[in-house]
Amino acid sequence: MSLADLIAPTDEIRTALAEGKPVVALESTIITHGMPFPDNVKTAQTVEADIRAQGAIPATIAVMSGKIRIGLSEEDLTRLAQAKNVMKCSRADLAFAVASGKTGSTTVAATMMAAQLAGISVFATGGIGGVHKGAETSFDISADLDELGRTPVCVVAAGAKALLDIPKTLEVLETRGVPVVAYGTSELPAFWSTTSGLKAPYRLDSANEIANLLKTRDVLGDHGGVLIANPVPKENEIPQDEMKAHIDAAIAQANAKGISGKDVTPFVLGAILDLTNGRSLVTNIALVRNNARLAAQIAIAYANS
Ligand code: PSU
Ligand code: MN
Repeated sequence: MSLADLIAPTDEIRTALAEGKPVVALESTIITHGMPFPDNVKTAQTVEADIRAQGAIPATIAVMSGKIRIGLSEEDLTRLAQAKNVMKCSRADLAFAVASGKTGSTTVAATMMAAQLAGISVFATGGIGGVHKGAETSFDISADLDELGRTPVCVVAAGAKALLDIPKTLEVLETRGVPVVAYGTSELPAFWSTTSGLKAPYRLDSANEIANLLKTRDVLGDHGGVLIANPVPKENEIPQDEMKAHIDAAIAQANAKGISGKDVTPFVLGAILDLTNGRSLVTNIALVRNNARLAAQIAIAYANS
């Protein structure tokens, strides 16, 4: 068994990577566990088109038929978006899903692993996992944070979801040695909202400056991820004070139902979708597209540097 048996980039992506062209990785848990059908497949297609419109190549990542697939055809994407019992794969699950031939979607952590194996340096998502509220008793801290500390991929996200404990998430990222850079703002964005009330550790205002940071880390042998926190466009945000009540209600529902482990994030996202009458989904789609565009610009600047 060799790596080539387990990882399958499309021809387009294989050629692009060999030629040093800009490629942007995309996760698939957002498709299978983050959004309802058919919005999930429509969003995945739109986000891929957004990346192409900027001049980069999208690579949506998932596990299918015993392989890590780098880039999905339209049929695969549609199949994944409707499939039942898809495994949500984080680091703990990726090899298991491949070895057992299961269909799996990749979280931020597993997408970073796959991107590194494939040779992709920039990755766009919605929001990263982090330290959950009440983690001091539940110990629920997303493997995304450890992955950011160890895998050299630049992750573009709209900050951490406000359903997490954002100050604790920032503390863990600092401990793991992950630079957190807000894009075009001094404040850390909070996914659905442009503001969190917390100052971002760093701020950069252009894709070129971000690419320069990535190159500098490469040369210094600084092996780990970088988190770019890109605020949702102002016109699409749901303000923080408005989101707070919905988040508290959704977490209360999860606690009452005894939801735990990897089911927490999908459950809470679904509850918030209902509580906001679908408005959270509109915001979610807008921020993923916004992150995809920035990730494409960073990948282009990095490929040219
Ligand atoms: N953001 C979304 N929807 C999602 C997620 C993020 O809008 O479904 C997913 C990402 O894949 C992220 C994961 O990596 O949730 C975190 O899950 P956990 O907390 O179980 O590690
Ligand atoms: Mn968790």
